[in-house]
Amino acid sequence: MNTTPMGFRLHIAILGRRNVGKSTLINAITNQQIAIVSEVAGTTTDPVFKTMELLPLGPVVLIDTAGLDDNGELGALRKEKTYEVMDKTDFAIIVLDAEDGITAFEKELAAEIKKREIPSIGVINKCDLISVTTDLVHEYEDTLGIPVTKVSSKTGYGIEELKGFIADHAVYDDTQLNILRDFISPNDTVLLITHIDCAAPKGRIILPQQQTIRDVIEAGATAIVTQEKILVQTLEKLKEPPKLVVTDSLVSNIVEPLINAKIPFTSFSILIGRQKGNLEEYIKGLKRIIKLQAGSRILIAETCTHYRQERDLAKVQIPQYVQDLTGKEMSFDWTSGTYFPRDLSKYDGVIHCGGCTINRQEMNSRIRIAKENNVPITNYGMLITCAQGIIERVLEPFPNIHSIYQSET
Ligand SMILES: Nc1nc2c(ncn2[C@@H]2O[C@H](COP(=O)(O)OP(=O)(O)OP(=O)(O)O)[C@@H](O)[C@H]2O)c(=O)[nH]1
Ligand code: SF4
Ligand SMILES: [Mg+2]
Repeated sequence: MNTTPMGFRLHIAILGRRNVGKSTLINAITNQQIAIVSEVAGTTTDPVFKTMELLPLGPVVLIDTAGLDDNGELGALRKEKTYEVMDKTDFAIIVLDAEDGITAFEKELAAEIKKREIPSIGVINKCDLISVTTDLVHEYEDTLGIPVTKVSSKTGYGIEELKGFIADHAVYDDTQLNILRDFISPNDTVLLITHIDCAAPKGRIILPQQQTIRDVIEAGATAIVTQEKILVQTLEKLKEPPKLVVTDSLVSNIVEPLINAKIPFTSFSILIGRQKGNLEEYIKGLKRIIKLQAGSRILIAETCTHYRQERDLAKVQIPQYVQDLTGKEMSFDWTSGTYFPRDLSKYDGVIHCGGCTINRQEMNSRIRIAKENNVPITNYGMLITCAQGIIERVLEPFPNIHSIYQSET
């Protein structure tokens, strides 16, 4: 629990054809036997994730993948998994075999990565077997349109340089960590309202709330954490009004009348949705979901795989909010953890949690998949605050988003 959460680590995927030495490369970078290596093409069948401190870059996840040039039914499945890895990739390493050079496959791969706007580099592996001149490296750079370096994963040649090369080209987008920092200044006070009931995890507060507290502290401000039951007493103790009040969506309707209308008021879900999702898409999605016909099929997606409690949010409360909001009976399916279907054709809507355990890239890939399938997507917080009749109030601190809400029909 002392390590950086997965959602905040730079995800680096190692991609390429079978047998080019992807697994050998990950072992060389980590200096550990993480992945199985063999001369048989198609050795790696499932992605292998390794968290590490990659100096000078910082906390990363290295992901070894199955060769993308695999044929047959099993190959198609492996390819699918590798494409899922691409959905969460912040930085891609395309591995080439020095003896084979660039094939049509690498060109296609580089184009796919570029299409997804993922920064990438090329690594020419197996340079112990054949001499690779600097001119050839430049030629490969021109052909693929990305920076290229050369290594031998077997002998260790070029591996230390590769780490520096990755750090030079992989930019960690720090704004991923910004939940509310743009709202507050040092010495401000932020009031955070949690909600603890039988559906809440035992012995801890949930990750979006932990992350928000961390962000307040990072800004040099003070976080006061309370719960709705003693909110009045907490407010009475405050000498000055808080700069911002953030509430658990589930109790936002109870809390809202108690907060002076002049104080900016929002929910954890809205903040997390802004940080790593897309509030505009969630508003458009919400408005379409409200209009769905009875019997429509909705996918409820969560990224954590916690034990389901009584009155579970995904299983019980979200369907209830949909019913309250639409007045119609819908049918529901659920998905949790890292799985998210690429084919959403059987669904009429997706309601997603904040996705605090995945990175921004992956959350946005899910939104992209929903858009490609023309299926509306919204998040828990939007749905709940809308059902409670206070969505406009929690959107007010974000005037652009608020006006999109008002203009969307
Ligand atoms: N000579 C030499 N052989 C290498 C090097 N890197 C990998 N190999 C060999 O290439 C073969 C394939 O290596 P892997 O690391 O399993 O390749 P992979 O890309 O992970 O292959 P798949 O998992 O099948 O997609 C093995 O026999 C390795 O020992 C290298 O730098 N030099
Ligand atoms: S992963 Fe989703 S359901 Fe789990 S705590 Fe984070 S936002 Fe909530
Ligand atoms: Mg492999």
